[in-house]
Amino acid sequence: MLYNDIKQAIRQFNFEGKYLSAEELRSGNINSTYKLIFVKPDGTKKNYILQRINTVVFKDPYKVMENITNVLEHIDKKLRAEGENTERKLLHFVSAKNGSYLCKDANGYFWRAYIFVDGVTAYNSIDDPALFYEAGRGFGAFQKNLFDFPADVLHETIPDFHNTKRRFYAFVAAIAEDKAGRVHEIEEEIDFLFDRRKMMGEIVDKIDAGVLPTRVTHNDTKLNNVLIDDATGKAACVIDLDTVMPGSSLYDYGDAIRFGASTAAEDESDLSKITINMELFKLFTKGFVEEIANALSDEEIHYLPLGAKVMTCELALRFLTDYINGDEYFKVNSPDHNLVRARAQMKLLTEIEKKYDEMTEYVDSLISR
Ligand code: GN1
Ligand code: MG
Repeated sequence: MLYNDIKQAIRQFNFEGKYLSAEELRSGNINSTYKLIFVKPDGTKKNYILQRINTVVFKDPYKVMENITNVLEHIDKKLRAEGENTERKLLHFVSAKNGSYLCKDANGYFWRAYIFVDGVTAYNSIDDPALFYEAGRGFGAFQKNLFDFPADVLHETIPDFHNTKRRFYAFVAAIAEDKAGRVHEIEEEIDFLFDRRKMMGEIVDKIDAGVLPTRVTHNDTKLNNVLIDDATGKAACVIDLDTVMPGSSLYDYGDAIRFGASTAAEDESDLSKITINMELFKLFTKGFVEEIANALSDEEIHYLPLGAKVMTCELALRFLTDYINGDEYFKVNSPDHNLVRARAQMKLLTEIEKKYDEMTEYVDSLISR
């Protein structure tokens, strides 16, 4: 069944061997992702990832791919110069029969394919805290490797992606339009976000005021976007580079804490389960800062916890806006999924607010090493 849906796309790529099976991987909220297994002539298996790009979100897939290939080339050169083998450390695309890395099917959908990295795991939650230290190092190293990347060659594939001020205007406009007729159900949540309007704009304000620099950042640093090597327990490869764009180091740091240091899933409906795990917070922070301390300013390190607050609030805002708009952006598996997600983020935010001074004290202790 699944094969019938994607077989047209499979034929467009230069996969090695004979098609064996396909399975949909459901952890992403935007693109559709499939794991393919092929069998090579010698009988061994070769795994691939096939992805359909969501063009409602990524309006120009060519520009997305140009960003990614430029960024990968930059990191590849750098790591090779340091004597590293980049085979399992970077994403590798499979070329399409049209000679590029992107192909359009008869229905107008865009597809791309990668070589599946074997022997690694994309975690959705943490059992072994040491892994989160490694995740911090992985995302820190990724950002460090892009410090000298020329930001002006990057396309802004989703304009104002983390511009929380613009996102707040969009939220206000969505409330005014109320096109799905849901606004009357969520007054409390709307008040919650209005109360935090000023805080939400603080990173944008600090960038505008020159207090924080812009950097080339990943912008979607969920735990499952850094693959951990099963054999060594170390970060192997950072994936999902669709949103690599100029941003703030606080975005990458903050989004990773939001997702990975929470005691529950991003869409947990039992709010009593959601708080911030301070052990995980410290481990990630340590790993992240160890990798990039020399490249970050003292202000950036000091304000890292602000990243956790703003990103958690941004996601609450985005999920709630999408709920108000009738679920146009994020994939949902129930009519109230976006509302459940928004409430979970709000609960997490209130927990982060309680721990904010402690978090700041910890990051400050890393500045004066
Ligand atoms: C989306 O699809 P996925 O899971 O990689 C979203 C992120 C959100 C995330 C929340 C392009 O990422 O910004 O943080 O959902 N990606 C885009 O789970 O909007
Ligand atoms: Mg993503």
